[in-house]
Amino acid sequence: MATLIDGKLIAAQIKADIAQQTKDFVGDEDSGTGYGVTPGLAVIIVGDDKASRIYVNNKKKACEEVGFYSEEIALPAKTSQKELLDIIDNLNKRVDIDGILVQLPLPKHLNEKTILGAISPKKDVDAFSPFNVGRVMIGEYRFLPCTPAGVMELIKSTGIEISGKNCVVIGRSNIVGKPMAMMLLHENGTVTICHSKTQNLAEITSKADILVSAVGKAKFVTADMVKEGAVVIDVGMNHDEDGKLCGDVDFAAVEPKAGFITPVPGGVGPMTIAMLMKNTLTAAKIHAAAPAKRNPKK
Ligand code: BQF
Repeated sequence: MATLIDGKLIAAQIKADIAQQTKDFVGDEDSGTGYGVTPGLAVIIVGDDKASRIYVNNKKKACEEVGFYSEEIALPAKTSQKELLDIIDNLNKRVDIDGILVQLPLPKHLNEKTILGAISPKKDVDAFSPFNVGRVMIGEYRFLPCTPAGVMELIKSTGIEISGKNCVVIGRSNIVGKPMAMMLLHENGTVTICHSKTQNLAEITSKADILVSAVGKAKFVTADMVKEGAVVIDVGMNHDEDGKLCGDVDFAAVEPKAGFITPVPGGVGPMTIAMLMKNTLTAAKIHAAAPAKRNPKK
């Protein structure tokens, strides 16, 4: 029997802490404490992807919970690259906006690399722009990408030491797998990245003390792939035969064998949102300490 890692609860605790920090940051005009400015997050959504709509709503709701200003910029699917770049440019310059995120995936005619690269690194709360991606690689970052940062918090919540452990990440995306591996490495894990071309996958994963799956296939991780007592973190967001939300891990089969396991929903997902709130507050603090000039000289 594994211990369930309650991502929803841990995320709620983190958000409560951020709400308190935000109160202190904003302060009180009468007693002259704080900066008197509210952290602001801009969320850009292009088109009408159903999952994206849910994710954007989750982000707006979390902003409300912690006391941030949030602004949704909903654009039609046919929005041109130039239009989107102009909107980002404008948000980069606004002093009331601390964080900017572009909800992925984007419609195919838009160049994701160009668009993510246009977000000011100081406001890049997803940490997807090249500057912040590079920062993570050298371990000198302001923002960590939200999903792997949330996974690190969940691993830490178990009390299991990462240093020296066999850590296996399944999946090599720029958003989850690659930064995840880097962050485990910074904590002195012995890290293996597996992917669709990996041979003898089960042989590798069954040596993992910490197993993180970010594949995108329901029931991909089966009991034979898991080491007895392992920490199993499920990043997957899939739907089963009945259309129900599920992760990559065959939960019923793996749970009896694992030491710790995250559920889906209620595992990594809520942590992703909590880490976005953390990054946005960090951005607001940086901007308050070194405010942008309202009329910068050319
Ligand atoms: C939960 C995401 C794939 C591709 C793009 C809570 C979220 C999900 C689940 C959520 C995700 C996944 C987000 C739960 C944001 C996480 O209770 O289990 C929250 O909103 N997420 C995203 O913005 O883009 C994605 C997954």
